[in-house]
Amino acid sequence: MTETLENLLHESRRFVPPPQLASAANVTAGAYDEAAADRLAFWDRQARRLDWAQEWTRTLDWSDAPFARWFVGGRLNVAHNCVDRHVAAGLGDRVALFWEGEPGDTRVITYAELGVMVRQAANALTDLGVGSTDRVAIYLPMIPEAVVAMLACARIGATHSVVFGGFSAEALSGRIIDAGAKVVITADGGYRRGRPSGLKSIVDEALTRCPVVEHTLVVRRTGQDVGWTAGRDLWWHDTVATASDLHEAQPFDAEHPLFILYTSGTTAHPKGILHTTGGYLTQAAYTHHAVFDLKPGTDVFWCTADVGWVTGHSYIAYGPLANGATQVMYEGTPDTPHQGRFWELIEKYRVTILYTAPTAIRTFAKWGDDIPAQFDLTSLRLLGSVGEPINPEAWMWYREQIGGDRCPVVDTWWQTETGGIMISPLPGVTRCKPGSAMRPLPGITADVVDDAGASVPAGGGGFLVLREPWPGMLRTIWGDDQRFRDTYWSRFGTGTSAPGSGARAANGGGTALAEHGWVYFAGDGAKRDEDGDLWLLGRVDDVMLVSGHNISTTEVESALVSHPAVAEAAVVGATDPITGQAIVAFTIPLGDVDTAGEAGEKLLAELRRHVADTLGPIAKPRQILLVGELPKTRSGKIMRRLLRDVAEHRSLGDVTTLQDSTVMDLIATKMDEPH
Ligand code: 6R9
Repeated sequence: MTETLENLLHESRRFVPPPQLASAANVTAGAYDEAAADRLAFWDRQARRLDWAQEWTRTLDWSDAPFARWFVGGRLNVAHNCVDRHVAAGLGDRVALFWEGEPGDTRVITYAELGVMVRQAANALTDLGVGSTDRVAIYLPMIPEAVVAMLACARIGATHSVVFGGFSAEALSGRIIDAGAKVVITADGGYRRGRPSGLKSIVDEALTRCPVVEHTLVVRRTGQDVGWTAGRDLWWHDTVATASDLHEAQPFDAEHPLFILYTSGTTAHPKGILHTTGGYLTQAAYTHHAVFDLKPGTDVFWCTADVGWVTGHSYIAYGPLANGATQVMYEGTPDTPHQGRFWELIEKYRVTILYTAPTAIRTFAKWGDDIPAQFDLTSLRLLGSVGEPINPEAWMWYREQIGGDRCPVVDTWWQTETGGIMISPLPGVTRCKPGSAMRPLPGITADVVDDAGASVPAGGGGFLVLREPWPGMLRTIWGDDQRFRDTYWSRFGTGTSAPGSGARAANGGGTALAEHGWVYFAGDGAKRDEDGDLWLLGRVDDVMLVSGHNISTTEVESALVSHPAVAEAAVVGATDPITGQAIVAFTIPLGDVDTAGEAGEKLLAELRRHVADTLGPIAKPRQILLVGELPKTRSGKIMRRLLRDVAEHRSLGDVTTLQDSTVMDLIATKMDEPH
């Protein structure tokens, strides 16, 4: 991936922070220098945002790399930090959650009320025999009990494993078995797209294969009929709501396992990413404070992710609550009952900070500018994006149509594995470029390297790596240390020469850490531009090799999306006898674009020309198909693997993580039409 097209991503637009935001920003430019001067001392100070029952004796122990220990010897309780300490500080009446159900029912929960719910749930779990050496699976819709269940586990030191409520019985049972969960917390069902969908029935099916599960705890949400296994199944309202609300939180070791979260992955056996207590919470809290400039008591923060994904863990449950934020939490889909639902909620709750995904932004753009224009969005002051590369045109649309051309847009790069945001603008400091995540945050060291692991110069492209351990880093893959080494630490650096040998770093976590030689391979392609700013180019598996040139799918997609007739695009490399791989693009036209007959043919020719004009003739797609939808994972990432199958006329691979499986049939039909 060393060779890149010279004229890719020529983006000259710059957006400076609004002066008012800059002058009152939580974090200013000095933070970069401060962290560069002494990175561990910097993280040490950030850890002091939290309440510790016992001080740590050492910030980082890297002597058993790549297995890190942060804040060694420190002890704290996560639930105390996210709830009790705010109440103790006199903020019990502050709203923690403005919850909105999809059908329009609402709940307002203060920090004091959240504290009662968490303590009751902690007591109920303890009564069921759950303790600090156990795992609990959580399979819930987006209701406040999901956050309560997570915090209750954290409070008693039980490790939670949240499984997204859209996953099948098979996916759920696999995760329950891998984690060895003893209790499953679920609901009768939840509302999605205007209908109640069943969850308990899926748990029942999953549990036929999971003999280790002793109990289920079931929240009544929809009131639908459910199957019941006496002795095993318990209603939340009978068990939790009647439990004592007195519960003293015990502190746990900084490295106590907080949660396991399975990456959706494309392989049959998903990876259980393990996060621990002190370092994870430090990074979640610091990044939420720095990147979103949160002013507790004034701001209303809304992260639209599901708690089943890492974004929901770090930026609904842990970061915001540790910072005493007031949040909106929404159960349903953005188009139920109408396509203005998100904007209606922003107007209703006067949301000031919105954090959502490029897939949602491109969908909103496709639905039309007139929809958000019907709502008062003037409360917004900051916008965030996460999950995929954001195309410059989608970034501009977000800024202009949602942010009124006044709100900074922060494009935040990170992963389930990193625990918290790693690369992002600072909203009060950075002169943003549309489509770039810009720089690593203070305290984070990222680099772009070539095949041999050498840093590429400005203007070069390659693999994104992280050169220093960070507090929120995954500690291992649950039950599989070797896979942890192989997947993340064996591609470059020290791990390359001695994979799995248990080689000890010479340096025991002192200051000259760069010499330790362990390099984390993120699996993403990236480019460093002339100013040193970073552009994320998607998963390296998705990079195409066309006539000897490496071309990233992201760049061709961005070129297509920059055409006024295009709402969204997904690009893949299909085997080609002449060029090795050839570019095939699947493109969703904007709603009002005429694609019938000759007009459609003209548009296709124009789009091919447009890509060639933007990126150079080498990037011209061999074929462009106009489609109605694209295959996406349940967290909204485009599944290029399936499109490659279609483009190469293969039968489809595993489609179980697909959001809507009918989409692929429609696309496959298109592919077989004469063109
Ligand atoms: C937080 C989250 C991680 C992968 C990651 C990358 C992609 C996430 C991105 C981005 C470009 C961004 N990704 N944020 N790519 N720009 N701002 O999404 O975690 O579900 O584990 O996915 O998502 O490819 O490697 P996760």
